Amino acid sequence: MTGIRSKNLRELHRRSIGIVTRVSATWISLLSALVGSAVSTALAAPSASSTGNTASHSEPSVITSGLEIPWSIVFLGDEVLVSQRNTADIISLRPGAPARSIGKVPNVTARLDGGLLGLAVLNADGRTWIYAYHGTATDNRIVRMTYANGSLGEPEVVLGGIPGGRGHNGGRLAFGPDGMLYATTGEAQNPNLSQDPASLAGKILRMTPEGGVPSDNPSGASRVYSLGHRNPQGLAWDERGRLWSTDFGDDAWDELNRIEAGGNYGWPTVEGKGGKPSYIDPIVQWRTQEMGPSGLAYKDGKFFIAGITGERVWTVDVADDGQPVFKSHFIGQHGRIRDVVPASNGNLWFMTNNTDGRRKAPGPGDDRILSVPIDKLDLE
Ligand SMILES: [Ca+2]
Repeated sequence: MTGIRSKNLRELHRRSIGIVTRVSATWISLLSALVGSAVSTALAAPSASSTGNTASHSEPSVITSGLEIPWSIVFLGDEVLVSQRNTADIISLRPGAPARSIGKVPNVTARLDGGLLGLAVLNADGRTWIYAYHGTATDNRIVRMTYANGSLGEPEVVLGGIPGGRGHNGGRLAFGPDGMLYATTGEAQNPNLSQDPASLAGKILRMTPEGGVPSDNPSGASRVYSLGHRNPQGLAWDERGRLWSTDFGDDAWDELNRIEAGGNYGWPTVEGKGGKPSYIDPIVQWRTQEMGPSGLAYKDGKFFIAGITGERVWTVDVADDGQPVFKSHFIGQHGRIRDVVPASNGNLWFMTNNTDGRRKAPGPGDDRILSVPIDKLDLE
């Protein structure tokens, strides 16, 4: 499922043109309504989009369309920022304003699943910082840029030297409830790096906002927080402050893991549940054709997972004292799903990834951010 085909690369290159102008203004009227008080009314009412779709109780609302290989969604007040993997633009969606690029992250090299990947936002010391995880010609790195007056400042490197390559680049960023920056890294198609504690590949990393090693990391002077991952792309914390992550498996099992400091999650010795005492098994595993997990979100006791390969959104209740319960939604209806984020109005936003050449042809309006009331994603 993760084979690299030159056809894909050609498709990626062909598509890496003309991005922002195709971003629909549809979200503007919708989002303006969402940030007001009449949220449920706005969502229940049919809403025309540039693609001719209409929103109804059974169909997600279109927040925006025409994105080019989007990867990560983050909220900054009432502004929404979206990374585009190959163009390296960060797109801003604001109520009452046209969608626009706030700038390109410099020095981005896009290769197969690498490029401009995860974003995170930090407000500190009167400044707004945009963090980005991206590939270069020689590594993957985490940079941060100030964001003021609608434009990005120059990047400063928070952490460089993360092994990268054409595939398995990880790339999710998130600030934890502890104020530390977490990053998922892939093994860059060199599986043995996942078990090497000295390598930054195939890990979940934990660092200070400036990139330093927190004094309470599990292994001394290392940013490695957990190891034995293959290509993790999702991070979320539950209401008890526990960290969870998805891992994109090889050809057998995809995983939802509860991450413990210093834990070893088994790759490449074990894929999925191996039952070996030296490795921590996933809480839930799926056959890879049903899942291919990227973004992970947690809201009101449930996880939501963006299924890339499975072309669906998953709802998961891990049910501490019993069997996890999970259910998928929208199978094949919107194509590949790259990210999921809870919106402030109680909806879940999910973002498609059909312009990346891994699917036969993008649908009308791809790629899109869609919005659905969370109670429509229930487990019953
Ligand atoms: Ca594992």
